[in-house]
Amino acid sequence: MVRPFSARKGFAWTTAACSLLSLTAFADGLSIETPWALSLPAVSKNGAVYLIIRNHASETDDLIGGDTPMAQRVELHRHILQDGKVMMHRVEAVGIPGNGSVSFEPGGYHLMLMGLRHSLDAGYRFPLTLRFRRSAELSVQVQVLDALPGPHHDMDGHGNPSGVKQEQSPDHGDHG
Ligand SMILES: [Cu+2]
Repeated sequence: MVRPFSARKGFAWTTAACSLLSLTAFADGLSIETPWALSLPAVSKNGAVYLIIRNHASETDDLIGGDTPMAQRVELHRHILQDGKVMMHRVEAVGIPGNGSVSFEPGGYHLMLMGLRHSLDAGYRFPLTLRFRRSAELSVQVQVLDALPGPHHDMDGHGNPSGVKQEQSPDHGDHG
């Protein structure tokens, strides 16, 4: 099946997303990579932010919270599989091991935006500040995407290669 026009559009979208996602915040031995949020219907009350935190220092630091003008509050959540269902649990802190990293990604940890003040429209960007137990806070720009970034791009620009949207209810609010 050959669909040259949509394939070209998909490629342009992918290139733009990758260049925006290369933004990195760096301070105190911590760096943040690829902060992104999944686009959601405008009726959604809550959303989720994913990113990678690298700790270049030798001692563990903990992510303990965040703030954004985008939502009333930010919580640290983890998806876990429980009785065959994906449940979300709130956690107080996420340890970032020294000389290591933690990926916040669908199916695992995420920063939950509780009470959205603006809809998560693909292409939209918003600031997010992360707070740590030891290091100074870090601010990043979160890019709203309509699909999972990284090596699993859907080159056609359509569809849903990761199943992410099915995993998360529009309100993303089923807390276990
Ligand atoms: Cu959550």
